[in-house]
Amino acid sequence: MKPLDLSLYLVLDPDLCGGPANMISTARLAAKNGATVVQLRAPNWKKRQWLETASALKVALEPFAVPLIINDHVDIALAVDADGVHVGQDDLPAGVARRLIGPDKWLGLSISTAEEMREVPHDLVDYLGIGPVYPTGTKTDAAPATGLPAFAELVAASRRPVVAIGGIHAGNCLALMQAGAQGVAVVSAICGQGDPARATAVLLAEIRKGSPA
Ligand code: TZP
Ligand code: MG
Repeated sequence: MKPLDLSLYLVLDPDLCGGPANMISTARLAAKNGATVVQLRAPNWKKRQWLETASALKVALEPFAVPLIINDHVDIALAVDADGVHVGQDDLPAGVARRLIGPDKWLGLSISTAEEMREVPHDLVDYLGIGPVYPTGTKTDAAPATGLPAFAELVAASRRPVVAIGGIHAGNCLALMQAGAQGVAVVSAICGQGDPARATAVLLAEIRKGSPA
């Protein structure tokens, strides 16, 4: 497996993008302009919609060699042969997800607190998503924002690469890279934008300042 480049991790949201067709065009524009990972996340969707959109995304991202990660649903990831799965604290435990997807797909795990960090099965996961770092309106049931100092402490305690998430935009992503993140994950900073291609390019330029290639 080639190493996962977490630099700019787009998490697609059906509402902010304006439906499945726009999610696919947003993903394509983002991949073309520097997004390094795309995750499909749709907490309210039925399985058939998941399958159709995941399958279309896989085709759309292939020319850019940008990996597709599926939020929560191991069966969808297996059905479309996605590159990985991302689970949270209320989803399948990482150990179960790993057993189901096998050793060759990426597995990401979300954590928000030091207590959750202590429970991380580092040997089973490829990366951690830590956040929300800043307040966000995108995930209504998100944990309280960690803030930058606590985020930096969580990163220091991680034995896996970390992607920051929650309230991230071009104006704050450099600070997160400097706090030790391997990358940033965004929803509304790309999905909610009139020009997702430009939004992606601007974010990437900021991120690169914190991670000279
Ligand atoms: N997990 C923690 S915060 C969040 C998720 C999925 C939403 C982040 O959205 P935004 O718009 O980038 O703040
Ligand atoms: Mg989840």
